[in-house]
Amino acid sequence: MRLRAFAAALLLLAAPAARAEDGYDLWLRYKPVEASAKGAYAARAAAIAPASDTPTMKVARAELERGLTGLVGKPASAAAGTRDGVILLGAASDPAVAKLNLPLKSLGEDGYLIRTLPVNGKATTVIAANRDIGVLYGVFRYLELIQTRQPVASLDLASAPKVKLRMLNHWDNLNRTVERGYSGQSIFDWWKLPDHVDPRMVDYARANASLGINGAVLNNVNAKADSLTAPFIDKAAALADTFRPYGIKVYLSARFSAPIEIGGLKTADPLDPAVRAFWKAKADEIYKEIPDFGGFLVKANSEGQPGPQDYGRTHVDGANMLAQAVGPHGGVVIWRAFVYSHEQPDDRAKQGYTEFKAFDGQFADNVVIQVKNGAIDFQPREPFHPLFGAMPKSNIGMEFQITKEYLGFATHLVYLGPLFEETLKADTMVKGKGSTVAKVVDGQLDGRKLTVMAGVANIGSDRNWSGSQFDQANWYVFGRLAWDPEADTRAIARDWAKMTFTNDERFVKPAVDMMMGSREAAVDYMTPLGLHHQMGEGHHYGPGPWVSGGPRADWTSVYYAKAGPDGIGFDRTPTGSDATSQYAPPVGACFADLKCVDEKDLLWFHHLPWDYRLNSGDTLWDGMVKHYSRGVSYVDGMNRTWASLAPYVDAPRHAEVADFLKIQRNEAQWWRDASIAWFQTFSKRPLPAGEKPPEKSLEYYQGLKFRFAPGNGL
Ligand code: BDP
Repeated sequence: MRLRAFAAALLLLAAPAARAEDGYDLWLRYKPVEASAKGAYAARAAAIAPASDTPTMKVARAELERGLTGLVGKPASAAAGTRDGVILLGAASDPAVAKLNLPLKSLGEDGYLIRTLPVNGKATTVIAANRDIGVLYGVFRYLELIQTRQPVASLDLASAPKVKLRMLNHWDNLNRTVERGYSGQSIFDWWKLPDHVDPRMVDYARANASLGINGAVLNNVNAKADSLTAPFIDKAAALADTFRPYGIKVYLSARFSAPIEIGGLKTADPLDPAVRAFWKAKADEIYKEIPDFGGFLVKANSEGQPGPQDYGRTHVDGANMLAQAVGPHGGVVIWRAFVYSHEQPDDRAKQGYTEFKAFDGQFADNVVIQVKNGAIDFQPREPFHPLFGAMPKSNIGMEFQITKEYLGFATHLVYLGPLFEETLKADTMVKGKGSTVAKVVDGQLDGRKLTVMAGVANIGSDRNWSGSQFDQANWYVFGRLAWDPEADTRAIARDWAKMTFTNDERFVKPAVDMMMGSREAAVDYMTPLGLHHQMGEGHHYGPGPWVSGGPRADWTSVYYAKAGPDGIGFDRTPTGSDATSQYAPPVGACFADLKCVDEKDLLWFHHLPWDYRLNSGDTLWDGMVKHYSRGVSYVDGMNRTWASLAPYVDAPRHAEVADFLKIQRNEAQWWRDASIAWFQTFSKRPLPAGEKPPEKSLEYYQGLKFRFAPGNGL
């Protein structure tokens, strides 16, 4: 007995200092570097010399100190150049940096440079930028190098973001519910603001700054006018004060009818002088409290939200009116192109383009049109939105959804890097080969300067922020792509996995492989071969391919699948809705041509008979069934992989992920079985050999109700 206790004590001593992990620290855990590598890093980080004492520089210094203390041991304070191993932090205007004559010009407002060079004869690592915020970004990068065990002895690197506004859009309501939120309540505690600012707001800002995110829209696009009243402006100002040192500006979603609701006017007509005066005064009021307020995000004339069309005016009238109000203060208006109307009989996929394309060149300079990645609505897979590349005389921004409304909520492990990358790498061909969506978004293609990448946040009050450990990777990859839309999402996943879990390659390789295939697996078990919008009604949880009726056809699954005895799929070729003609001719022609279109998008663009032959030689029906099953098998594989990774992960996080993977396994099976049961009523064909029939009857699946599914309450 005594011997056993002794052995256990020894084991404890040998184990790395293990604090229970809950995911709160995200990718900023700063755990000690293993002894064999520590010395080399510590030698380079003996002391920190900040060149100035501004709020952002203080934050940069504190972060560096915190990171180094955790990773390699507490650095000393030192005047630059008094000893080897100094890290010198400074902006271009700081004399200690200015005299080094570094090539900072090309780094723009937010870029940074990290260089090892002798200062006063001593080896020094200089982290320099044009502005303080760039220095903070450089500090995070430097820490990342150590966190991911890159050499730091002789550095010469520079990085500048390709996109100007890198933003999170929070769909958070003022009562702390979150539309399509699966990670608890809103992190913004409006009720206690402005007198109490939760310390978590600082960690939120740190995490965003570590990725270069520089804007946050605080409230839901389905906005309440209350958010523009004086008490809420005060609350937003308290958040803005907290975020400012981290380079994050706050924005508000503006309800277009606010002049009526809080301004006492009878109309919100954008050409009415009283309405224009209301918005101007409102902007002045906000800027008095928040001098660096970012601007307004607007969802207008979409899904029942008010907008200029209610008064016979256009999106241009509405957007430019607001632009005029915030323009003198340096603000922007981000106007969403997610518009479609049930009075409009045309294919919903066409409506955004139809409404906006003709206005190219008419929007004010400080207006950005924010376009969702695809033309329907954040589906597991969509071809890129035809507005990318179609409005060269306008600022066109990207909107991705980080929260997994259509991808299994927080309990499905789906790494969104490949989804984002697929869209960004898609070639619009508007100016010949290589006219990628990424080049539209970062402004290269049309020489635009006011560029935006927005992500609908997946952040909530859960300890782990995102509802699951692996959903943190989606916040992370979004931020990294907003900095560089051409970045490689496998490399990003590797960085994330190393910082979030461990550098042990026995963990990193299998974990990243698992992540990289996870999105395709979700496509397979939910909506293979270009199917889309087949989920449960309202809450969007689970399969609902039978959803029909209700207020509008384009909210139903049957509208999108068009399954019948003759086949399945939405004909968007010239014989159908002709949505393909909204793309540049070579792209549209390819989508419309069965010999050219990628099979991944087949049923998005084509209605095909059940016996249509796929590339594999399978009939469409057999191939569909196999895709569903392949998705389920992949999740089986993820369960096995994760079980084998237990030795490398702390027990609490391992157990949480393992539980969620079991949920995902069951739900993938449910998606497969319910979808097959439904579509078989049309295909009337047997399942291919070896495929198991659905576990339950179609009626069983159709009878499932989820009145309290998360993310649905307003
Ligand atoms: C849809 C969501 C809905 C949002 C809408 C939007 O279901 O909750 O309000 O997008 O983006 O996907 O405005």
